Amino acid sequence: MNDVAELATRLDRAQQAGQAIEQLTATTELDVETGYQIQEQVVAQRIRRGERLVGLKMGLTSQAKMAQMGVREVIWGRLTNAMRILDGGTVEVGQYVHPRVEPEVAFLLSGEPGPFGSAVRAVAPALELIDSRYANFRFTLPDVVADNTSAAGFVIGPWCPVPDGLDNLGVLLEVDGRVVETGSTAAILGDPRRAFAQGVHLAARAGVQLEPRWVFLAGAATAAVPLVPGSHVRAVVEGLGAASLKAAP
Ligand code: 0L1
Ligand code: MG
Repeated sequence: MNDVAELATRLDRAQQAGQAIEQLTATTELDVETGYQIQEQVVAQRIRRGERLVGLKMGLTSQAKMAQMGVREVIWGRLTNAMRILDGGTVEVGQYVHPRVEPEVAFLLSGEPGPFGSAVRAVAPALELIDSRYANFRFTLPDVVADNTSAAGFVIGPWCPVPDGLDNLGVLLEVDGRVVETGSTAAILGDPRRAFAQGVHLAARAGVQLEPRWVFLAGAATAAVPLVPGSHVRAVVEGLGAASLKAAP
């Protein structure tokens, strides 16, 4: 087994078991390009078990997250149908390592190439559930790319027509009815449409073709918060509505 396949298996097992592992870079020298090769293999293992690719996600789209990682580039990951959580649905916290939730904006893709207007059919408020497979949520850039950019779950609220302005919609993250984070879609690379353009470019470079009805998670509008058993989490995006999930007690 070559290194990429072996490292992907380590991450895949950690995800399936909900058990943290040490960073891959603790024992293996990795660059970002190899991180993406590992990510592809991690997701390929899920697909071999019957999952389907249903979209893409962007990560590190805010200045705050980029500064935290000491990088200036966004990263992207793959979404499968098994990661989809119904709006208002319930998840078991114990199936994850140390899940966190963050409010996002999602796009519904037409599958047509070209500019935003023809490539995107609708927009929705969304929640992303991120879960690093690494101990203490600590990683280098190649580590987190290999770990499919911490993708673990996502909730899509009601699809809406794309409004004219998407670049400064107010965003709230609520836990049990209390606002715990406030932000704006401006935190997503200044405009979620910019995140979309970058995602399309990066995916094309990797030979990934966007399919009709795929979901595109543009990035977080606030910091992520830990998902606590028994809690009810809601992301509210001005003018679009809300997406929510419950954590089982
Ligand atoms: O969706 C995200 O922005 C997560 C990217 C990976 C970094 C993290 O897990 O916070
Ligand atoms: Mg995210």
